Amino acid sequence: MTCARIGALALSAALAAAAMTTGASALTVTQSWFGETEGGSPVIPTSGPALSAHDAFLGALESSDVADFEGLDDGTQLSTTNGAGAGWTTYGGATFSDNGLGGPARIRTGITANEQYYSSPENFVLIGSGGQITIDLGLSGANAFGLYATDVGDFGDSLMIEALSYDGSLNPIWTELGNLATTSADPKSNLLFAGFTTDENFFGLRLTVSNVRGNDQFGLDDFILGSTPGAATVPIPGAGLLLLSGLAGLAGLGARRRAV
Ligand SMILES: [Ca+2]
Ligand SMILES: [Ca+2]
Repeated sequence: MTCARIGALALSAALAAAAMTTGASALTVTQSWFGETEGGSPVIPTSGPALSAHDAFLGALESSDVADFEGLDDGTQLSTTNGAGAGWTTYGGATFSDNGLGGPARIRTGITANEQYYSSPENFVLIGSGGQITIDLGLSGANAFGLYATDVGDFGDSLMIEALSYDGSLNPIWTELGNLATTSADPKSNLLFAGFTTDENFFGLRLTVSNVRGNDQFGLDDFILGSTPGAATVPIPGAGLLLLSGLAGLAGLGARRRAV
């Protein structure tokens, strides 16, 4: 075993001890914002409850970065792009994946869908009933997330938003930030904004469309990641992820030994 690997082992042990003593657990939503603009509009919002919620959310953040999905071709599957391609600069290493249900989540350009629209010109993400987008932020933790969504609640479907953290034993914990449902009697093409802040950083997100009637699609746009003032930049769960990569390295070492 090389000195570098021994060093990694010692570091991993120290990080594991730190993680276990702090006992990091499920996230707590510290604040949330929600606004729904009736009637929707196939244009960038300039007024209304959704925009007000968006602006209030941004006002609570110390830093933020938005994935507006511009610059991607119409039809691009979200799973083939990354944070940088989506427009995130601070979170350029983020990756997207989806479960393929309801049709793979994909980029649409312009007003190309029935009741789903962009909120920033002119691309958005189209996702169907039962669809689920997972966002892996790697080591780039954040403690704020918000997004615009159109047509949510038409035909009864809702949009659940969950965030990923780790417990002291590095088991993943998914915490529900919110389950977006319309507040309108006529939700067709309405524009919603929802934003959330959490007490600790998260390292992944999951957006899941329910499949109540299995027959509709949502438009999603402007995924905002950020941090509230004073938010920890290097939390224990991040150290846990370092430990995980250390363990992965050890697993690789074992595999090579067996191969010899
Ligand atoms: Ca956009
Ligand atoms: Ca619809």
